[in-house]
Amino acid sequence: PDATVLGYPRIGANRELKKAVEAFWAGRSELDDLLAALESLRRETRGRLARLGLPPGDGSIPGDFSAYDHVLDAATTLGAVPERFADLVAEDGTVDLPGYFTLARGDGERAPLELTKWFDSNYHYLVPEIGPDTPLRYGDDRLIFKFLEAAADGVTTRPVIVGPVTFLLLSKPAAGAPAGFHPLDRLDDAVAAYADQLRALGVAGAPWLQLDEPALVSDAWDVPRARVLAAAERAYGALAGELGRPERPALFVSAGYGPLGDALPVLARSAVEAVGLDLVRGPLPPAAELATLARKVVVAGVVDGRNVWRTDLDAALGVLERLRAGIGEGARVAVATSTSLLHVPHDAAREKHLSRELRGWLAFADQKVEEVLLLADAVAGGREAVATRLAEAAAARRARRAHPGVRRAGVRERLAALTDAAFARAPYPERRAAQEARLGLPALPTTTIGSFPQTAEIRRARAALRRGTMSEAEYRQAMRAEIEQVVRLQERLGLDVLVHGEAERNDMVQYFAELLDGFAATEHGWVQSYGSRCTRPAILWGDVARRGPMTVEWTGHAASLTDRPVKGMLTGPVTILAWSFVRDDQPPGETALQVALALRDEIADLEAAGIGIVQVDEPALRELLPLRAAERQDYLDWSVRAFRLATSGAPAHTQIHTHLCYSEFGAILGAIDRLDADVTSIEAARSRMEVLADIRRAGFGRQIGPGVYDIHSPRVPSVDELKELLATAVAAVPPGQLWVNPDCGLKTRGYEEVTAALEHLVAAAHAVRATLPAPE
Ligand code: THG
Ligand code: ZN
Repeated sequence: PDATVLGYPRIGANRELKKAVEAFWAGRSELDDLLAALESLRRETRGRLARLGLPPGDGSIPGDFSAYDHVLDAATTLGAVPERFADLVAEDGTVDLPGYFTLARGDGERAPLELTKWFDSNYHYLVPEIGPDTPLRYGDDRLIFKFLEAAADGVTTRPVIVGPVTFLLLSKPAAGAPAGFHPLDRLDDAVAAYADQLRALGVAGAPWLQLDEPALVSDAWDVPRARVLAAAERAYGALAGELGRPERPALFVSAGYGPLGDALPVLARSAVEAVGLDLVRGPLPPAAELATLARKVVVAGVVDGRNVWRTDLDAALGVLERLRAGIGEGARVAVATSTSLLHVPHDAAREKHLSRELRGWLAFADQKVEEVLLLADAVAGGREAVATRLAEAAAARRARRAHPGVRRAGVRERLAALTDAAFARAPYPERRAAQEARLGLPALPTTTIGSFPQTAEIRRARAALRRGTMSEAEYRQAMRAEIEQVVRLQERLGLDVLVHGEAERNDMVQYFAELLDGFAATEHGWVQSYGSRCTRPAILWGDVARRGPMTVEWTGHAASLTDRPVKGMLTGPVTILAWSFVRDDQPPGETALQVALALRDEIADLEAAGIGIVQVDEPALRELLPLRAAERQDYLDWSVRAFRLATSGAPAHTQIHTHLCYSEFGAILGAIDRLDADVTSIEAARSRMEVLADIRRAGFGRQIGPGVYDIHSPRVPSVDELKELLATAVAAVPPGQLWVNPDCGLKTRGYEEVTAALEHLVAAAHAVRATLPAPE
């Protein structure tokens, strides 16, 4: 193929996937209805890609559909199901769709597979559990089924599966695996299973198979780089070298999310037929390396799969020309996206409410397909062949640069005038004394992470406001009433530090994006977060400025209702960037400082309204950590600077909290410490407080709230269980440093379970508090 995309959004232009699977889970539809809905979604997608211009006959159209997650697809293809779910695998090695969902969602006492971030994105995959005896046998023919389904429709797709090296690196050792065991120890078994899959695809007549190996771009795994490279050498030596064509399809190994670095020569030496390069995140490899690719198809990822901006087509053509020159005589180059388009919404043309101007700067998935095709035309026929369209694209880029909202003098002057003092607070001991005097909290103070359940009533009010059937005044009244209920509940439960519950927020980033200049909201711009869950990232297109207070009305209302301290809730600069589509015309560190300034002003307003505690959440701090070790320090430096700029205007007697979740934090504890927050709450319940040992090792000197209650599950923990977790925490961290809280916000839970769980949490805190020696 001359043009392709590495993958396409799976959720459906109108979130058909979400609607179909959630209806099935809720018992509102039958399995046959669901299967029919998934089939029609796949047909719709193939048709769309063909209409956009990808040739339907040669494997240019990816067959990358997944009903929940592509890593789970690979696991079930291999029968790699944890022991506790062994009953879900049929005799013939297949897992049916209900069983597949059980792996993703758990049932009864069986915990589902763990969810974790896919590389440095906001997509979450399910973590396979691989032990010495976990089955790794090709059994499930879902890839073949989908290939034949498309073929029957007249479309020859290119099946896509996670490659063996990435599959094993993304896995974790199964429970009970011996010390020192690594899933990569099972490489030969996995490769044998993939070889069987390849033969089956060969029989089915698939011309190409795409094996995604983005793990090769990271050098920060828990095994040495040399072992990763050796695994790739062995896997592709076997898969491409020992099997010949047409016994197997041609193999296309794609990476994405960064440059392949020293993995490129490994793939070049193998007999795979095509190699994908992410030329957005990585530079063009040196000519000497490119020359070694002469007998392969080089799939050039020049259209960004991670962002929503129109491609600089001139620059992309320059890269393609240099790439072809580097490969030399007879170079075969296909134009592609840098990653799957899974990370971007479907179609910018639908965003009619955006200004025509802004819309003209955007490329969502469909526009990116068109860009890929246009670039392929230019490669084939020269720039002249597409001159008009190139000129039009260049004009849009010029208009974007010249737009007054893209550079605001006021914001830039303020940032330029900052001195070091803007990034530092008073020394911690001084803060601690001032805060103790102001807040008078007991030992092991109890609090929550900020959000309370988003009830159907709240969502209805927001929908009515949007439709115009509820006035702004009525909406505010409804939110104030909800806040009052949440405050009363927390008082009744006996929590020490209250929150207002965030009823007024849909999403913790979208809420701020709607109130800040420089952001635009989309109407249909949904992207998959995991399974059926979606988010609608805002578009950060210009310089960021605060129009006025964003949270003071709500937090202030809560504070007016109670004598207890109320904590203000803000989303930190890194998380706002991570969960938005961010301008690509300046370094993210600069954009983060602009967001930080807006938050700094908000904290000053909260302070003026008498709020003594402000939490600035950074759940995405780990997510943006670069995949390559050499780039990490720079990222951590700018992200810490942005957090400190946001929070360092707070006087010593104002307590700054932060909250982190969704990741393992071992690798960034030093940076978390440098945030200099007075109190850090961190997800810990699912790992039974393992993070505490790391925290102690890192010499963390300020206060910490390891989450004792796993909010990701509807299960209500017992008082005894919570007491035990707290006892573990008290043993690991001096009790004067400890807070007691759930491990994340409560917005996705129901009131019944939340009330019971918080009752138990307060009871456990009181019980453990009573065992502490009295302070002198
Ligand atoms: N907001 C954003 N990104 C996130 C989270 C978030 N990434 C990490 C984590 N939280 C992902 N978790 C979820 C959990 C629930 C939902 C989405 C991501 C969810 N979404 C609703 C849905 O799909 O129906 C839509 C919510 C809405 O209407 O805005 O439930 O919190 N940005
Ligand atoms: Zn959280």
